[in-house]
Amino acid sequence: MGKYFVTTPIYYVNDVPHIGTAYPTVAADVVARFHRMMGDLVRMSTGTDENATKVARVALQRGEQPKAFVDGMAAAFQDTWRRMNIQYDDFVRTTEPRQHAAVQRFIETLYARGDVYYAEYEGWYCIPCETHYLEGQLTEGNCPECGRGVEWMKEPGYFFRLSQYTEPLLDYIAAHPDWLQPEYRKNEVVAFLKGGLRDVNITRKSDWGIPVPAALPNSAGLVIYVWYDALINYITSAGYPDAPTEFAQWWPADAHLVGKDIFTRFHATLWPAMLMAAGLPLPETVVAHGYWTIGGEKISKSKHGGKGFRINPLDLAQELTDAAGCTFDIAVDALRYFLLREMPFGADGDFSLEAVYRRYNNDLGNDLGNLVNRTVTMIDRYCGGVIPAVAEVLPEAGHAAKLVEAHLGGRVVNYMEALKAVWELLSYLNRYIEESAPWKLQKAGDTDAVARVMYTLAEGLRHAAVLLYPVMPTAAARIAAQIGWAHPTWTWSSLAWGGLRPGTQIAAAGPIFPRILETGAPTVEPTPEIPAPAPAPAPTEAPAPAPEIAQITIDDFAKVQLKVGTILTAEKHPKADKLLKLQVDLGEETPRQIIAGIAAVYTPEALVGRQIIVVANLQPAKLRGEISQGMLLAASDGEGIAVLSPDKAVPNGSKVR
Ligand code: ME8
Repeated sequence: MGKYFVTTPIYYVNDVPHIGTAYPTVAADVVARFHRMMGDLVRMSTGTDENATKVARVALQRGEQPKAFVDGMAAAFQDTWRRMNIQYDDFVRTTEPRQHAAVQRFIETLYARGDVYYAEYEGWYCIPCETHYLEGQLTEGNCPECGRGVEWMKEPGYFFRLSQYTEPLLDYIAAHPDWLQPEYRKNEVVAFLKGGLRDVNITRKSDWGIPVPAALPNSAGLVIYVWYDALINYITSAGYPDAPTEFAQWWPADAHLVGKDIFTRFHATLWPAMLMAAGLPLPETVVAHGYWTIGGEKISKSKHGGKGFRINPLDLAQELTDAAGCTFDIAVDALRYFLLREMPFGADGDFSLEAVYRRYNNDLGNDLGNLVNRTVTMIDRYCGGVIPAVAEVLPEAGHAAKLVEAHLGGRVVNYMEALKAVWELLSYLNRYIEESAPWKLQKAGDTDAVARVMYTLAEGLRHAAVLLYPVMPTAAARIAAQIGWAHPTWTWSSLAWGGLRPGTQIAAAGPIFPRILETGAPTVEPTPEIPAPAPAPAPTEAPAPAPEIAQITIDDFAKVQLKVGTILTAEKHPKADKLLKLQVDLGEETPRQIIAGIAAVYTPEALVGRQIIVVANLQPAKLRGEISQGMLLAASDGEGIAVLSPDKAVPNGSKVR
């Protein structure tokens, strides 16, 4: 048993919570839940950054007193995180007395050590980013980060001797290879440090913020620079300075999760230099995550908070709830899953409701929901609703657990790989149903074999539920309830095979992720072999795929006309990011236009001149306003896409059989 302390950035309260700020908060919650399951002593802290100049400006623009305004905003963040099922242990508000005490003590300590000194400051400052820049760092005279105008600031104040820390930081990075993650961002930090560091002004003339300690000369009217104050929140949460026992227990933090925007200058440079100056240990890891965009653009309240698109995670969850007819907390689970599954943590990606819906229907509805539904329905039907005798250990379940543990519990956390490992187990179980065909075993009267298959499925699903709990706590609990695991213990040790007791009564099958249909309400179609449960009041799961894949005759196949063609031109579809518009020579009089959903994987240039295989007698269809006269063949495992080509050049129009 160890301890684990994970932090999120503390968010500016001039903006509402949105999917961008939900992202690191969900990520931190997931590792925190994982470590609790491991039996570690866990602390997850988040909070709000309330002392920024822009916060006071926004409040005054809205005709509110800054304090009343920040109180309201902090409550909005807390409410959002609670409804998103975030189990934080601490919420630091920088207007709290404990933060004031910590910041003042920190400054006094550094002043006494000579790392903070009084001098005159002159330079460029970006108010929205709360950051100083040197002339040479500006982009065409504007802020290099946000592109907005900068202001010339001239005021005496206190400085932090950041310039002293270039070498110590470079040495620390060299000695601690996975301290900064991911690797390529670490390289950016090294390059930044090699450019040299300047001392930074850490005070402002303002009446909004944490006052410079009265013990320091010329402190009247000066407050601490908001970034200097904000970074200290991490040690405030751990108990600095007045709870030394608690502080020794929690500090250093195990992981700071932060966006790439605040990684290099603040979390990988200023903050560790501050800690070095104070003689405190550095966090174990600092992890930079990528950015979500909407339609390729930065998320912004003015653009995306209006009628057209909801950026608030609760609004998004409500939209999914309405579209699917699922419960709100399941929609929250789906959103949590989406954020961590859709793109690698370090990368950038585009957020769209369609992409959420696709993952919801495919991954959650089909792969997971249907599996639960079919399993429970079959146990009901073939085993009288009672869990049969324990079957042999399923190595795939143990394998998935090892992978999840490695990806969520290691120093380098990889959410996407952890989820993929669970999906490997689910795919295995789905294939296992098809291959073992319990309906045939039942017909043949082989009750032992049926029992074996049913136990393996139910216990395999129990394992999947435990592994998914950190990401989807509600869905995990629903699965547990359906397979009759009445008092689930969400611990890693509950993963021992055989935890589901024979003789346990299962619950009625019920949809966990009812399918989103394009139009109208979701419906139920009973499968021939495994009927869906008796008429459900709520819309139910997508129909389970027919247990036996229908066979076709050679005549059926002959109806599909497959031909080889060469791509003459390729361009982006004018109205859809994911589609490409191709002109393809099929050996006919005129080329055919084919619209293909491969833009995420292929650039137009990569396709021109390639031979492909086309379904030539498909009814033409309009795709986002463009006619498509055929379909190209491509292989997909649900992840990547590989366009099929003949392995040597053949005349256009050649038949494929
Ligand atoms: O920078 N995609 O606060 P902030 C992904 N108060 N993550 C995003 C995002 C997006 N589109 N938008 C925001 C601050 N984030 C300071 C932090 S910490 C001591 C002080 C996430 O409200 C991302 O983690 O601007 C980013 O670093 C953080 O929110 C910044 O939130």
